[in-house]
Amino acid sequence: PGIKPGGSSIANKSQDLAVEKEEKSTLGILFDSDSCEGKKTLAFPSISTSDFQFDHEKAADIIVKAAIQFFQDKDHAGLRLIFVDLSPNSDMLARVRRNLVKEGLNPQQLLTHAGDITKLRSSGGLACNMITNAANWRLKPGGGGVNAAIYKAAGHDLEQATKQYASTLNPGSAVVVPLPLSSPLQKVEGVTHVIHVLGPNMNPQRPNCLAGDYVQGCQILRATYASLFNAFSTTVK
Ligand code: AR6
Repeated sequence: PGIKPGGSSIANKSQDLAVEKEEKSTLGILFDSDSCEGKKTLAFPSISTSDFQFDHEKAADIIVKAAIQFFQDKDHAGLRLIFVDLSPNSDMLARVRRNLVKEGLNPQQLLTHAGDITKLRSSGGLACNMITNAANWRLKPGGGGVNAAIYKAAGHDLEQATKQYASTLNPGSAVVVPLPLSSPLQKVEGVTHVIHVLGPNMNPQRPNCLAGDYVQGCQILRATYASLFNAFSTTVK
């Protein structure tokens, strides 16, 4: 199930809903009444598993292990990560939720949410400080997937702002771009930064294809999440 917008105060009053919340919470599913206010929050999509055709099971394992490693640092206790995918039926959401339970990660540290990463506050009731883009190496708008959605939602401002920080990105690395105040993503959604990352590519029709080399692919995906989470914690400090 996805997250319905609004309804936060009503939700907590019902005992049934409280039970449902507890059940969902143990699965790391974000409940309607949860808010990210007060905790610095990074939202991120599943890097490389759609257009870049990376194996989903391997990716879900890497996501949860990267989050566990991130929260082993006590300095990160006040931070929060939200894994987002568009559809409530996303198999990546299901895999990450399963691994969360399996690995015993605190579900309040890595939450999961079905919805559009560009509408987390307006449609999901979630205030997130930073969102992650699964970018292309040229850091260009368009293409498809989450890259197209984020550039579209942020307006021209993001392309201009990105150019000040980088013109290309290597696989496994991240670049943090502060959003101008004029950007609709900042004005409407309260997002202050977009972090572009480039994950490993298994799609022969895209640059730097690893042609099924999962030794290298997994190394790069681990490096991608490590760079992302590190960029987030460094920036919120
Ligand atoms: N909100 C949340 N999640 C989304 C959204 C959205 N609006 N749109 C897509 N996803 P992809 P990749 C999920 O293909 O595999 C681009 O064209 C989607 O369901 O965007 O890393 C770039 O320019 C999937 O789980 O990224 C690169 O060339 C996840 O986002 C290339 O694709 C990532 O899917 C990168 O490929």
